[in-house]
Amino acid sequence: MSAIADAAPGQGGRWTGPLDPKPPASPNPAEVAERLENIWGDAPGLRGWFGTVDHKTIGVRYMITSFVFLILGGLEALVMRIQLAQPNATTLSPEQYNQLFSLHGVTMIFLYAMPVLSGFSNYLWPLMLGSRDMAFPRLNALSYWLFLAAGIFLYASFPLGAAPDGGWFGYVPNTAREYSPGPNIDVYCLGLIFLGISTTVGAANFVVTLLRMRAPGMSVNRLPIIIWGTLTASVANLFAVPAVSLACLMLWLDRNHGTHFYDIAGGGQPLLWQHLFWLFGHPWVYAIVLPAMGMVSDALPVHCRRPLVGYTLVATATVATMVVGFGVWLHHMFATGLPVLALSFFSAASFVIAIPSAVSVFSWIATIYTGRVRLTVPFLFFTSVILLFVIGGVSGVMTASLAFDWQLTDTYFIVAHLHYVLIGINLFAVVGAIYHWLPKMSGRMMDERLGRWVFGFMFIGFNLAFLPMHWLGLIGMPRRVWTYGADMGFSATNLVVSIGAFVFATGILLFLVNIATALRSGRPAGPDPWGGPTLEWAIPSPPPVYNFAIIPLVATRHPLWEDQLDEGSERSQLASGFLLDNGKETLGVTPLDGEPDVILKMPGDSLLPFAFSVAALVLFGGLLVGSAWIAVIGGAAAIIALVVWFRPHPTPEACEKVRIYD
Ligand code: HEM
Ligand SMILES: [Cu+2]
Repeated sequence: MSAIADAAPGQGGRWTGPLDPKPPASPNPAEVAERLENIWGDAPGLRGWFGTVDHKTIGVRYMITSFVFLILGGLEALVMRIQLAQPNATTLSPEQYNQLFSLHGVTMIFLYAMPVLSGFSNYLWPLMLGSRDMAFPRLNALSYWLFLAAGIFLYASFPLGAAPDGGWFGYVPNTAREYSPGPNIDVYCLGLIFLGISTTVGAANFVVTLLRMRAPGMSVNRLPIIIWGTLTASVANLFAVPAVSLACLMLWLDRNHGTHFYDIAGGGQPLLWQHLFWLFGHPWVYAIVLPAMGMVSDALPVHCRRPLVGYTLVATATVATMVVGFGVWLHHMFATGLPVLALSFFSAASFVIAIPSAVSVFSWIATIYTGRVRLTVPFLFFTSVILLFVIGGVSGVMTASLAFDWQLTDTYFIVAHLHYVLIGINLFAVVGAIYHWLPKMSGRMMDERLGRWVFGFMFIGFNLAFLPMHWLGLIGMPRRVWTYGADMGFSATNLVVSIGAFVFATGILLFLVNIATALRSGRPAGPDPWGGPTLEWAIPSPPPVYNFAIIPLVATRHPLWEDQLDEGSERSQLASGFLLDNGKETLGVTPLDGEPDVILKMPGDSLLPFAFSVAALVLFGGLLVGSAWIAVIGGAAAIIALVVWFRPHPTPEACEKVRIYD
């Protein structure tokens, strides 16, 4: 009856039959919805809970888990700020302080900042692209479970007093066995390798999803900017993560198995660590801001009631930032005694990178200036991103200058800079995005009045906590010190900083209250509370499990604003198009133009991603405690899970032809 190549129910595959046969008699929408609900819904009970592959569920899990880590990391920060509020304090021992700032950094960078964006992207991508799921739903579940397992792995060490204590970038030789004999750094090495698997798997999924899983007509010049941001970050991660995984593997081998990669006496080179780490680390900091900047670029215009100014420039700048971002890693190593010629090159590249970064800033300002602004809470957060980004960007460009950096490296100036960038562009954007998209995810609005209080506490608290740190750095307070003397002139400013930290934390607490009350009793949101232009606002809130009953046909960049905007006479079709309901199906399109290409059979629930992640946790646990037996059991279980996962599946019965609904 039809040509089906390697398609199997529950396994994925492609349909190579004809794509647009003559339309059927119009089916009844309610019946269609019910049928799709049955096809796409999770299995009942625990099996469904652990086995789900729905991108929305996975996205929400990513976001919740990363927020739990944000709170843990935040509590660590508050304890540090209690210790530092006064001179000569003894709340913490130096060892405890080392563990706290290291775990805080690792948590925020690896377990919060990136995963929270993966969560948003996971949730939003198929909705914005007009698809029913990500390209590899099971891989998607796997990336989440691995993230959770790696997070548990890293955190389990904390109560045992064995948390990483060499800073988030773990410099050798400080982290070599000789100077750090405990298990702390092994936790760090293995934990990052473990987490790297999750990141890699997730990144590959985003890239393929972009190439294939779009609504017909969603050509590359119509993609929302968050898609550009996450795509760029994902491609970068595929190149960057192997560098850090390799660096960590070599350090682990040096520490446990007598190799000498970083050991001068054995012919190794400690600086190799810094090269590998920052070759990863700098692209990574862009990976944890570009998707967040994308969220601002997509959501801010909605509150300005106009399209983003300079779409093409912003999309290009997003990619350009990352390309240049791979050529600046040495600016983290200005003080390591490298040849000045090399340093000059990297200094110049670091100046250049300000240009693409500034493109977004100018675009946002122009969008606000020429828009009809609504002073909503998301708007407040997004505009504050602009301000904080400029402050953090300027202090960044300042340290791109060699002479300046040599003065300020390893001082609180750097701590101020990195928090302006990370909290300013990541956290403020994320919080704004939650105000913006939670109504879509939950079907309920967040209270705007409480939201303004949240914004006030967070914005004032943040600046109170971090602006004075620039000053502390300039007058010479080093970073990563557990205390300071009363006669050093640091005391009053540190007290202000600590007070600011608690004001900021109060803002976060109120934010959580704001979410909780919205989920319980928020005003119903309806499909499109803000009047947004992109596809996710065309479907109910919260979206049905299959996202789109009918795969829309996209004709412009703003499918929901076509009547208001003068972007040509073409019109997207949201109510007619591909109705794919012969089993779990969605449409695959051609990579550039988004032309319908194949019908993809999507895989169903599976416990294998969860099982593999548990096995991997056992494997890494075994490696950590040095038990070959545990490691072998974990490794064997992981291999078995993979074999079951990829075992050949029987060819399914021939499907009916695709139907067009109109
Ligand atoms: C309540 C909010 C926060 C406070 C009060 C805070 C405070 C601190 C403190 C006291 C340190 C140690 C400074 C030192 O001794 O050198 C630190 C380091 C750090 N923080 Fe935060 N922080 C907060 C939120 C964040 C967030 C949201 C991120 C990232 C998204 C972040 C990333 C980092 C990093 C990467 C380090 C460097 C760790 C290292 O030196 O290895 N922080 N923070
Ligand atoms: Cu950098």
